Amino acid sequence: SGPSIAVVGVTGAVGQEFLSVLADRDFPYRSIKMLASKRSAGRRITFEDREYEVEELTADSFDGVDIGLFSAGGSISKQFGPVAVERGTVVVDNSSAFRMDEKVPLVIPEVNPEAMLNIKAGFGKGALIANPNCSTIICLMAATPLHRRAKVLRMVVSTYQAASGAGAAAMEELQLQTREVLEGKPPTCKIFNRQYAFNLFSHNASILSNGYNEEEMKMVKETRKIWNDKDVKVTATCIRVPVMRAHAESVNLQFERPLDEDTARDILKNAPGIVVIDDRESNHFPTPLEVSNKDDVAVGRIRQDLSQDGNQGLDIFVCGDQIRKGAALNAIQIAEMLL
Ligand code: 11C
Repeated sequence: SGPSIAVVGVTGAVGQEFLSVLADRDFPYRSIKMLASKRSAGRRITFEDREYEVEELTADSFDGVDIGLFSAGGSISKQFGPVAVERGTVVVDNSSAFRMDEKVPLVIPEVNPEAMLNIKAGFGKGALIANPNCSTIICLMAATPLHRRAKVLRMVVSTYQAASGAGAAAMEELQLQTREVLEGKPPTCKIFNRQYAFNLFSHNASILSNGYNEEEMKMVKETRKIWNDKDVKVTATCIRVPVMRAHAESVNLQFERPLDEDTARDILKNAPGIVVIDDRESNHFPTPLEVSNKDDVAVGRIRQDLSQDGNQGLDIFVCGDQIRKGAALNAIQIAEMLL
């Protein structure tokens, strides 16, 4: 029993993580289709003790499918998302294709579950739900409980983003380059066109006319939509670092009302999906490695921002697994809310 599911982009890093998360959470389903491009069709995947053949994604793939978990890039989502919706599928889309579409809810279950209530009520009819960008999800998981208490007026974010955000090929290139550099060989630079191992650089997303890159503007726009607050001021600098699969973010918050650091720590300790790692004595704070393959987002370095008066500012440091809570887990939590 349960819904019939299709995983679109099943051979990619997020596609594979969809399967792990479905299994870990005992997600109920009556059938599951493994969909990918023609290139991957015919490959075999073993999932929960059954063998599946990867099928080529076509318009007919969605007949009888209740939930489509999409992670195959924006152009595939744009092409096949509406087709799936027409056939009655609720599409949970991990790409940026529909995030800013007013009719499409952009959902982090712990933050704004109310945005998808209509779709939940009409489950059985086709609809689109967008999964936010990973950097936005990880940031807002920590910032929202504080926002609810003291209202964030302005947020300044600096990110340290892992290879996984650029896909499985970027993860492989980071490994390969690390070996090559250690062996004194010139690094293979196919994905980022530069040395990534033992280096860091501004995020590879396109730079816009205002000097921000697209990743930074996603944080600005998606935060406003998710918080339903067009006035919240957000600025971001997004950086790619040679880390495998978890993003880190330094977040500076300015509040409308005072919020002291002890209260903030207590709020975060009680927040769903958050673990506080904030041990000043032993200098133990969140690290990408500690959150890798974990569901929870870790928060630490919780401290009053000395530059702001009246306890109206805080600095925090956040780490979250980019493939899991930043992508696959968030999408499957959305799917769980439909049931
Ligand atoms: C990264 N956040 O870490 C990006 C990748 O809009 O879903 C995902 C881009 C997106 O590089």
